[in-house]
Amino acid sequence: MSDEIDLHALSDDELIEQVHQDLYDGLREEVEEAVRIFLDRKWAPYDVLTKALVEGMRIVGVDFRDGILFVPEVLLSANSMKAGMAILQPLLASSGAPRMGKMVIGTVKGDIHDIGKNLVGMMMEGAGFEVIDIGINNPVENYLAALEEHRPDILGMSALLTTTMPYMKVVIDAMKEKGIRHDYVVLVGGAPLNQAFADAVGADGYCRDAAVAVEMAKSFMSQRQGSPQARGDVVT
Ligand code: B1M
Repeated sequence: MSDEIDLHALSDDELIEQVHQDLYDGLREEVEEAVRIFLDRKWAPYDVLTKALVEGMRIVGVDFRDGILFVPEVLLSANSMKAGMAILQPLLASSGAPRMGKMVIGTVKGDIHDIGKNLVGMMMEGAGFEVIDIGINNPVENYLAALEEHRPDILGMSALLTTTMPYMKVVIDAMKEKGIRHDYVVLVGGAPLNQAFADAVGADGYCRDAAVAVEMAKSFMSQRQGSPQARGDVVT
C-alpha cells in the first residue's frame, strides 16, 4: 500500500517505480507528492513528465488493452496523471521563449481522450506558441469557427481511437471546400495514427509525440516566415 510508504525516503529509481504504481492505482495525492519531490530534487519538468507520468500511463494502457484494467480504473489513473501534469504545466509553459506563432488544437468528434492533446498544448506553450485549446469531441464546425475566430498558424488535431481518427479527413476536406486549407499548417497526432494515415487524410505532418509536434511546428513556422505569403508578396 502506497500510504505506508514514505515517498521522500525512496531513491529516484524507486520513486519512478512508485509513481508508475500509484498512477496505476489512481492515487492522485501520491502522484502529486512524487512530482513535487522530483522537482525538489531538481529534476527537469520534462523528465518528470516523460519518465514518471507518460511512462506510467503507457503501462496503464497495456493493461487496459489486455482487459486487466477497466474504464473506471483508467479514469482514476487519468485524473491522477492530470493532477501531476497540472503541477508541471506552469513550469513547462513558461520557458520565456520568444513568441513563435499560434495554434488551435482539439480532439475530434466522438473522442474524449485529452491527456495527449493537453500535453502537446503545454509543450507548445513552453516553446513560445500561443495555444487555443478547443477541448474534446469537436465537430467540424468547432474547428472552422476556431480558425475563423483565432486565425492561428497551425491547426492541431488529436484522436486516440481508430473509430474517430478518420474524422480528421472530414475537417481537412471541409477546409478545402471553404478554400482555406492552405492558410494553415495542419498537424495531427494520437496513438493509433502514423505517417501514412496523415498523408492519406491530407495533413501536413504527423506528430508521434509532443516533442515532435513542437519541432515540426517550429520548422513549419520558419518555412512560413520565408514564404511569399508571410512576406506579403502577391502569390499567383
Ligand atoms: Co481509452 N482507449 N477509451 N480511455 N485510453 C485507448 C486509446 C486504447 C488504445 C486502450 C487500449 O485498448 N489499449 C483504446 C483504443 C483502441 C483503438 O481504437 N484501437 C481505448 C478505448 C477502446 C477506449 C473506450 C472505447 C473504452 C470503452 O469505453 N470501452 C473509451 C472511448 C471514449 C471516447 O473517447 N469516446 C475510452 C475511454 C478512456 C478513458 C475516459 C477511461 C480515458 C481517457 C481520459 C482522458 O483522456 N481524459 C482513457 C485512457 C486514459 C486511455 C489510454 C489508457 C491512455 C491514453 C493517454 O492518455 N495516453 C489509452 C491507451 C494508449 O494510448 N496506449 C486508451 C498518454 C498520452 C500522453 O499519450 O494520448 O498517445 P497520447 O498522446 C501523445 C501522442 O499520441 C501525441 O503526443 C502525445 C504526447 O506525447 N499526440 C499528439 C496526441 N495527440 C496529438 C495531437 C497533436 C500532436 C501530437 O496535434 C498536433
